[in-house]
Amino acid sequence: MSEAELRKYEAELRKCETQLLKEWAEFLQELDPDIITGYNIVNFDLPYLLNRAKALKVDLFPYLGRVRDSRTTMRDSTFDSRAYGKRVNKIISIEGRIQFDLFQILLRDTKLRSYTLNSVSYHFLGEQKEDVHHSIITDLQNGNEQTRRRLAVYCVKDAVLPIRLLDKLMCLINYMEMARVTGVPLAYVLSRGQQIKVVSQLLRKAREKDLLMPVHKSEAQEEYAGATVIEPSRGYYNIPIATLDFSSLYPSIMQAHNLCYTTLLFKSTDRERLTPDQYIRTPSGSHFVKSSVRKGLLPEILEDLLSARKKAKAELKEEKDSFRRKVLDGRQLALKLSANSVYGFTGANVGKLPCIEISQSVTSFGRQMIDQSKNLVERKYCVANGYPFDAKVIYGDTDSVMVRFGVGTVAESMELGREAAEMISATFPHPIKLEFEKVYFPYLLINKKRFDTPILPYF
Ligand code: TTP
Ligand code: MN
Ligand code: MN
Repeated sequence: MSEAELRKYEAELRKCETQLLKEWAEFLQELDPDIITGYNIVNFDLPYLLNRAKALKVDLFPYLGRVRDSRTTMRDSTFDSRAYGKRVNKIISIEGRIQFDLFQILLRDTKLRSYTLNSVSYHFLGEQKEDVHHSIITDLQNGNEQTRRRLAVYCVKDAVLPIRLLDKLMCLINYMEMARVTGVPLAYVLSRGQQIKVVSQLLRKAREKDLLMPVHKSEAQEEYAGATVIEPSRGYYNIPIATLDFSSLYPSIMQAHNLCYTTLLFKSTDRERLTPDQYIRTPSGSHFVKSSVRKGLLPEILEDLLSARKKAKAELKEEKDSFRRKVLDGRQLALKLSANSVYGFTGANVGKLPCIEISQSVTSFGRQMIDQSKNLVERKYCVANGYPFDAKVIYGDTDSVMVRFGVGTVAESMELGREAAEMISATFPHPIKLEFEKVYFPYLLINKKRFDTPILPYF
């Protein structure tokens, strides 16, 4: 190609590209989608398109949203959260449409070795991308109808795979549920942390009660005692070991004792106006009014989150398909995390509304409960009470106890585990519930098991 021919060819190409961008933007407006999805669209495809449109001066391109005359803009942001780490993201304004980027969803919700579209498609769908290396794309485009067809199939497949994945992983359903329960926009569930969800729920409940949420300047806060870990009796147990674990421990403590900003008695003079049966003193020495005087906002918020979790768990129980079971389990775990974050929110060092009296009271109740559970099991199931053995709690962490009852079969251990859980639950106020979890047989106890995420604050 001569110099002149090359220039003419390039000009032609630019014209095509300009046309393509213009028509794509028009197509988008005509289709008017609520949700835009794809794989890494927020940090790659959309910025690429916006930058090309700018370079080619396609002035009508960056109007992708639903607000007329509002230009789509782009900027960098760093997102930092304890649970998800630090990330630099593009923020692109497309009003009225949600950018639901499957790549971001997978980064957030899964732990995979590779996050290429090819690899995640294979992992979840057993399907792969059309194999076209980027170095041959120009040749395929410049070739003939057949090579261009191959290119087109490659593009379509790239667009279809994310949609199939979204569907299979039930992302839309699960994210919408979280948005609905917590009252944040759908996009926040993807792009923001746990705090905003708690704030949103607090504001929602506060408004119903004609209350306002104070502005809090964040400042370093004092530390407080966390959970109990019972020293493990290390060893190899060739005998059944039953585990009992409190269901939603921290949330259920806050519900049972009506712990909230709105129920805390700050000053000792507050108590003088009340009768002793109208308030409680927590093991860490704070005072809260009972729900008969005023029901707290936090317990109400927790009720909503936990009833959604209960529903997810019930669905999980019915589901036969192993893949869908995993998805439903992820859903109930996300709701569990949100519920526990309400406690984390009150204890967060740099939070929007920390309240150490609440967080301290929660962990102090927790510690007391685990001690009480251990004592109740060991005191009841013993030779002195006519049992052929002395039960022993060989380990416990935060809200669980592992019990060696002394019986030889799994069935007996399960039976006693259930009975003990019921007996202990009955000693605590509603909705606190110790549950029989499972029996290990045999069991090797070497080290303390710790949570993946730091126990405090829980974000
Ligand atoms: P878990 O027993 O794991 O959680 P749970 O009791 O809330 O829910 P489940 O019904 O599934 O048993 O943990 C006990 C408490 O420990 C929990 O209520 C809050 C706290 N916790 C943390 O602070 N950080 C964590 O990473 C986890 C898992 C729990
Ligand atoms: Mn638990
Ligand atoms: Mn536990």
